[in-house]
Amino acid sequence: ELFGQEPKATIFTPRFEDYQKAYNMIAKRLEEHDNYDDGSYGPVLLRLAWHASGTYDKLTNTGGSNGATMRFAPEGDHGANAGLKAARDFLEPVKAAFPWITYSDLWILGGVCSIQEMQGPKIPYRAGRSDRDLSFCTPDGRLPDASKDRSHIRAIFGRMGFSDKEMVALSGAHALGRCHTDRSGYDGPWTFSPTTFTNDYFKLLLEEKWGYKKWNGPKQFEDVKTKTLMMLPTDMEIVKDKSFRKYTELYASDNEAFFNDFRDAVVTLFELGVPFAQPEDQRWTFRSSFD
Ligand code: ZEM
Repeated sequence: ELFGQEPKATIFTPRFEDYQKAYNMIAKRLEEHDNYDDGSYGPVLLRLAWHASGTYDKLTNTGGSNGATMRFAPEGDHGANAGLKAARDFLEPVKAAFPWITYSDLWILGGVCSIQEMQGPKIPYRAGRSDRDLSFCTPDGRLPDASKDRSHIRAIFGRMGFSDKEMVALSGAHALGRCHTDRSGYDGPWTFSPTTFTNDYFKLLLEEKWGYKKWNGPKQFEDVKTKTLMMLPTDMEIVKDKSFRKYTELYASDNEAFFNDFRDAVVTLFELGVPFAQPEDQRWTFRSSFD
């Protein structure tokens, strides 16, 4: 019997090493499931983390990675999110093994793990997102439309609070992955190494000659020389627009500047609208599988 004392509740408070275990399981699954797309689920996992975060609106403080509302039909069915079920399903066994992690924290951990495992920069992480119900789903149209121009890019990313420089840095994620005709309607990869994080996207944008792809699909660009790479209309804007272009040139010539600025911008992106208890100066950095 305990007198004058409350019985101790046994609430499990996950710590850094618990999240590192979840990270390790994602990394292991990435390695094991190498028969997907160009050999990795990494790009689509990063796209999931980005689309969870990129709905943020700073004026109303709605959207963002807190909530994982893409689990629900209205948001999961938005055209921009086509194909992301593959990423959500990939993470289900991780949720089952570590039931204490929220979907919102897990999806962002998936993005962080993917970037690091694909040899990108270390991405500092904070936990503390909570899952919310479908009443928190964001309206359709908050994510960028690839057929549009620079004013659209600035409107969408400006709504999240980003500068021109950050917009260009974030665009460098298109070094990874590809477009799928059954998802966005567009087709092909941006680089020759779509499962390795590099600044090749910027180099190719500046160094290759790009022409319209002749096909029945949506307007997109292909490299004239090999006709194997692609650029979206929005990708071309970051070389055509003068303010964007100076950062494209910077990142094409300075990989370290790109890695640092991408890291800072993606940490901001992944944290938009999240009321963390964990302080900014106490973010965690996970060990990669190859460290
Ligand atoms: Zn993307 N992106 N994106 N992007 N994206 C696609 C694929 C990927 C835009 C866009 O419309 C598209 C950012 C910004 C912007 C990734 C990461 C990030 C696809 C192809 C399209 C159409 C989808 C498909 O068919 O599967 C536009 C218009 C953007 C801004 C103007 C930012 C920011 C990103 C992360 C920081 C990634 C990793 C992919 C590859 C996904 C995959 O499945 O391979």
